[in-house]
Amino acid sequence: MRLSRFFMPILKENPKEAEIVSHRLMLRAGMIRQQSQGIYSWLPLGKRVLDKVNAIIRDEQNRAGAIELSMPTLQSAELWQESGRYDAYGKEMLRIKDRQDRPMLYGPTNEEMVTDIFRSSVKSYKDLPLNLYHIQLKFRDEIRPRFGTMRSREFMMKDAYSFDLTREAAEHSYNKMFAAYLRTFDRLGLRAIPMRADTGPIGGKLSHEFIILADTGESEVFCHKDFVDFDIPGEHTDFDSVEGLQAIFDKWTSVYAATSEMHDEAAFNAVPEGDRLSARGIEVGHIFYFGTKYSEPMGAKVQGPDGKEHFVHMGSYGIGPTRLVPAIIEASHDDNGIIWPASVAPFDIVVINMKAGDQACDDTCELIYAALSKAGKDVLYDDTDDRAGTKFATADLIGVPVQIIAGPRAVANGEVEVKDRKTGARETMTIEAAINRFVA
Ligand code: P5A
Repeated sequence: MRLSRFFMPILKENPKEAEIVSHRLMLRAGMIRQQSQGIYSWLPLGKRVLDKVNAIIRDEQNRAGAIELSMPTLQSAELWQESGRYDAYGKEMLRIKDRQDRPMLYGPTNEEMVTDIFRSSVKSYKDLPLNLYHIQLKFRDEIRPRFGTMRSREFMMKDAYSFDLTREAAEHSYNKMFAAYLRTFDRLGLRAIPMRADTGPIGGKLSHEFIILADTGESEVFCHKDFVDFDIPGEHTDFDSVEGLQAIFDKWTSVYAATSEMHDEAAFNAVPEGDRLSARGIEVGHIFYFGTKYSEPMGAKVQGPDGKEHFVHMGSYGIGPTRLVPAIIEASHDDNGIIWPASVAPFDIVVINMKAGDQACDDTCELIYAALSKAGKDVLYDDTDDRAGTKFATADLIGVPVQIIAGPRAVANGEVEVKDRKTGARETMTIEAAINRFVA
């Protein structure tokens, strides 16, 4: 992508409305734009990061055996009347009427709708287990939308829903998502800690929130500091192994961790003082087991091996991609801007032409841009005629992991500079060596 042909409206000034660093940096880097309170457009740079986050989420959902579908954002009130949540959900639900005066709503979550899909076609235990997910916009009319896309009214969610014949089988489905979440957040460059949490309007008795520790987090959390070193389940984790996944769950729930709603002071005090971590955190995921809370009132049942009908045991599993992007920034930035983990960076490499219009600089940059693009890298080529200082500041602000800098003096020697955004380390090398480093 040539910067001269891209759309990346950088802000020079710090936006006044931004209270936390991620919100400030997302606005300054031209990633998002607020359209009305708690409702955002994702501009091209932000959209690239969001797509990469979603690709990792999708990959790990698929690995764990979940199947993707797509459900609508607008739902009929009838389904919610069946489950009893239409009245219970309160003011957070945006209620709408269509031209026939039929009550509709903008979905805040999809337990009812997916249960309806399930009951319409699954009739036998032989079709279980089943886990269906989608990545879709949601709307919750939050009292206090704030911090940009961290807590917005319209936001994206990956929501998965599992269906099983028995409680035991449902626990295995829960453990699959538990392990998939550990892998997902790790690939996003984050250490997320699963914590016992309040189930709120989703219901049920068992739930875990996945929390990233950050000073600007909205939740108050308490945990054992051993979590920081626990191993993440590997790429070859067998998601069909009941014992294997139970072992992962047991390990990750073996030491104290709870959000303030579930906090047990006495249990926390039993943790040796030096191992206690009391901090703030950002909830990036939340998983629930709620048994037959929806299947019973909505009549979602299957025939079991005993020939009888059984209400299915369900769980639901949420991740907030539009919250994860700012959460990643909270965890990874410096005074100059964002530092993206390579896995979600909007571009892999930025090529900076320090003197656009200079034949040798132009030729060198074109050569590098073409070679790296051909090798499948996402390259941003800063071919604009801005001053070199502005270009450096922009490259640091948008946080692309590698900068290849071509200035007239180095280029005259057949060389360029390669800068690592995270460490700031710079290395001068031949043009060929620079290309080979990233093509290999
Ligand atoms: C689980 C999937 C649910 O809604 N039903 C379907 C269950 N869970 S949840 O905890 O309420 O939300 C799941 C995740 O969505 C993100 N999230 C938000 N992100 C941005 N702005 C919001 N206002 C917002 N509300 C929820 C969080 O990441 C949460 O863990």
